[in-house]
Amino acid sequence: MKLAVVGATGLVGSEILEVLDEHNFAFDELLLVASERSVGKEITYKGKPYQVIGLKQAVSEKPDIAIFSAGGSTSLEWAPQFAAAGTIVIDNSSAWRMDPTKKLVVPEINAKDLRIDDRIIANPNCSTIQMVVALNLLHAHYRIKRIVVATYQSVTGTGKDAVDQMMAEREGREAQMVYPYKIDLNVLPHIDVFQANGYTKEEMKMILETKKIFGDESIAVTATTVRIPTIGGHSEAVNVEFHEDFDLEEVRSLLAKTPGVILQDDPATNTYPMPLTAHKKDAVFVGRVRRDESQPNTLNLWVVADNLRKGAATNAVQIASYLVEHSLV
Ligand code: 2RA
Repeated sequence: MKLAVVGATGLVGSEILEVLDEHNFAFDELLLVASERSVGKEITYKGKPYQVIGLKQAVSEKPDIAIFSAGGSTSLEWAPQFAAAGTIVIDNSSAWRMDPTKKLVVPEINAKDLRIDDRIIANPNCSTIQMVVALNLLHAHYRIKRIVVATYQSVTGTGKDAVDQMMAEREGREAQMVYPYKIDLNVLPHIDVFQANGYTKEEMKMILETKKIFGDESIAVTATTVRIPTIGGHSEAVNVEFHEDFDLEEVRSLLAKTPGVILQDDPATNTYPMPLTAHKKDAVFVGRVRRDESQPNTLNLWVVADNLRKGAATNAVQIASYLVEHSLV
C-alpha cells in the first residue's frame, strides 16, 4: 500500500498525519506532497523524517491512495492525473462534491455505495459532515422534512493565516488580514463568497451536500454559517422537522447509538458539547436535545465536532480504511 498525502504542510494535511498515526493506518510507503515552494521540507511521521515532494513526482510514483487537501484548483488539475495513474483520490476540496459521477462520502452513512471503479471520492464540507452524522439514524426513523441550521465555525476552517489573524489581534501585533474585518471579539456572518441568491457558498454547500449524502432531494435545508474566533471545532444549532412524530426518549436512545456520535446532554450538570472538549476528538458530539415546542415533529439539537478531524482528516482516513477493509484498493 503506497499512500500519498497531498497538501501535507497545511492544517488539514498535518491533521491527516496525526489521524493516520492514531489509527495505525497501515502502509508500505508514505509520500508527503505539497506545492513546489514546500518541496524538500522535512516532515517527521512516527519519528521518521520524510522529504516533501512535488505533485509531478508523486503522480509518477503511482500511489494506491492519495488523500488530497490542497484546494479546489489543485484538485481539479491533479486528481484526474492521479486517477489515470491508477490512484484512488479522496479529496477534501469542494471541486468534485456535486459532480454527479462522483461519490460524496460519510462512511457512517453511505460508504456502502463505494465501488472498485470509484477513482475520485469527495469528502464533504466539514459543517455538512457533522450535521449529517448527527441526523443519520433520526432520518432513517422519522424522515427529515426540513432543516434550519446556524453554524458557529472555528477560524481553523479558513486555515493557518486566519488563526494567526485572530491571535495577532488578541496579542496586539500585526498580521495579514484574512477576513474583511477583525475576527477577535467579533463574529462574521460570511464564510466563503456571497452568491446571487444572498446565501454564501458555505451555506449552499450545506444545503446541496446534505441532500446528496442522504440521497433525498426532498429534504429542505436552509443555513446561516458564521465565523467565530475560536479553535477546537465547529458548533451548530440544528432545528430539524420530520415527516413523522417522535418520542424524545427514543430520540435520545437513537442518538446514543448513532455511529460516530457521542451524546453529551445533561443540563442538570451543565453537560453539553463545546469546541473546548471536542478538540482533537474524532467523534461528533450532540447535546441540548429538546422538542421544538413551536411546531410539531420538530427537534432542536446542538452539534459540535473538530472540523479538522471528523470534518476533514478523520472522515478521509475512514474512507481510506473502508477501501482497504473492503478490498476496493
Ligand atoms: C470553513 N467549512 O470552515 C469551511 C472550509 N473548511 O471555512
